Amino acid sequence: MSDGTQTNEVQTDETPAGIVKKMKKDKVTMQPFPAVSAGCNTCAVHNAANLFKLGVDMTEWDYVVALSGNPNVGKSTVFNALTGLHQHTGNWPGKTVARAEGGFEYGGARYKIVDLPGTYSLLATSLDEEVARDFILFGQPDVTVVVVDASRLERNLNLVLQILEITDRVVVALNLMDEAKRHGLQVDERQLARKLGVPVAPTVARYNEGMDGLLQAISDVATGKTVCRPHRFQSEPSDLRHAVDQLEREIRTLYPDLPNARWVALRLLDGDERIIQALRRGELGDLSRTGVDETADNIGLRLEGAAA
Ligand SMILES: Nc1nc2c(ncn2[C@@H]2O[C@H](COP(=O)(O)OP(=O)(O)OP(=O)(O)O)[C@@H](O)[C@H]2O)c(=O)[nH]1
Ligand SMILES: [Mg+2]
Repeated sequence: MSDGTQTNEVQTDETPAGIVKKMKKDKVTMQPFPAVSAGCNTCAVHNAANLFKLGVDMTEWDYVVALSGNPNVGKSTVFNALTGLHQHTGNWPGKTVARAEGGFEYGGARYKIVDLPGTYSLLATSLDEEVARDFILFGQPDVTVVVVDASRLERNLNLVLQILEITDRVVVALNLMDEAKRHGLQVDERQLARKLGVPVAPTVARYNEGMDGLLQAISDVATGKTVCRPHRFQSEPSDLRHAVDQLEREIRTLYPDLPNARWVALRLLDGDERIIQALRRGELGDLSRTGVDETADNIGLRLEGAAA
């Protein structure tokens, strides 16, 4: 559980000077991306010594970390490396079908980490993808790690960009760097981090390489030491914005505790049958089941009104 002391930065003055001014005011230090920089407290020896694998012992935690990513990119391998547990891994997609939880302690803080099934997008099409989608959208993780395959970056970035739309507390684990190298690919992780606006930690999880940098990046984002500036799409047509605003307000009124109501509004406008049904059944996030059928019907009516 978060202690509630982290900041969820909202930058108002978007110019570099404005951002620096606000950071100085808030006494925030921006880590160079990737968050792997020189210095004792980021060196491998220091970090490795600071990691305590807690296995399934997660009675109390300070932060929750979600491990997301496309199928077969090494999420469970990272999970095992950090927790000491033995989640099923293997060289085919779709191994993890339900979420698995474990713990680790790092830099004096306790983390609950959740290994999720692989998903290509937040527009889930299967049950295991729904498990991942629901946790990323409604589980309110303090940090979402997106594990990506460095040798198939383009395909993997689709999910990264979708996640950056809904949260600004993201770390990208650029995994399978050995495979990328084997295929003659060079990934400029600094440039990638700059473009995405979040830390990027290169890793070879199978051989436990890069876990130090990944841990440091997770810790920096969790504690608010690193403030992300995620890349977002800006060009929403005004008609659409108006309809989404209206619907989002309705959803917030009916379900005040539902995170990412805007995302839900967009999916409803898109006619996403799974989301409509999940909303009707009260299965989205922590929706209360009380009165859901009635309120879902109201949403349906208002949806038509907003889309008209
Ligand atoms: N070469 C190489 N193999 C890796 C690396 N990380 C993981 N693997 C291998 O990739 C395969 C898939 O790893 P998993 O951890 O099961 O992947 P996953 O993302 O959890 O897969 P799903 O749960 O099916 O989505 C396994 O054979 C791992 O040993 C890496 O950095 N380099
Ligand atoms: Mg897995």
